[in-house]
Amino acid sequence: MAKNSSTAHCWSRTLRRIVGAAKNIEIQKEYEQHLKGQFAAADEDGNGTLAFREFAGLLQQLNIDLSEGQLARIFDEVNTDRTPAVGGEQVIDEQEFLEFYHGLLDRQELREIFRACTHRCRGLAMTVEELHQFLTLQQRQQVRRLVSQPISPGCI
Ligand SMILES: [Ca+2]
Repeated sequence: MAKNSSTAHCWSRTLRRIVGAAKNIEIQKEYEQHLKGQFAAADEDGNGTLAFREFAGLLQQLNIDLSEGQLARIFDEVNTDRTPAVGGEQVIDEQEFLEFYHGLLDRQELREIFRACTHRCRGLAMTVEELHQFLTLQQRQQVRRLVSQPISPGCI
């Protein structure tokens, strides 16, 4: 039992933080599971690794649209351990994929935007409402930018 209201308040705040941290860990675990699911879905032959074609399919699934040359370069960068699969083909394993995906998101400017837009689970996850707010704000800014551009002759 807390001695006074100040102590009680302190305990309550500390407990809320602990519960909040536990929720964040849970969200991170769920996110990791989601990524692993994406990896498994892209692994068409089910050998636990992604060959170049499977990797290209996965990026397409994630709406990352790249040329063949860009894909080849990224595949090469992601493939850090260079362990060939059976048959000598270079492949990407789950760990390499997770590091690549985290690396995509781990950019200072993105972290700042994400942090600024996430309130409930600051910097870790975005709620549907927060995403809606973000998109609405972004769209307004795009419209403002378009409107502020000089109208070229021939435009209505
Ligand atoms: Ca495979």
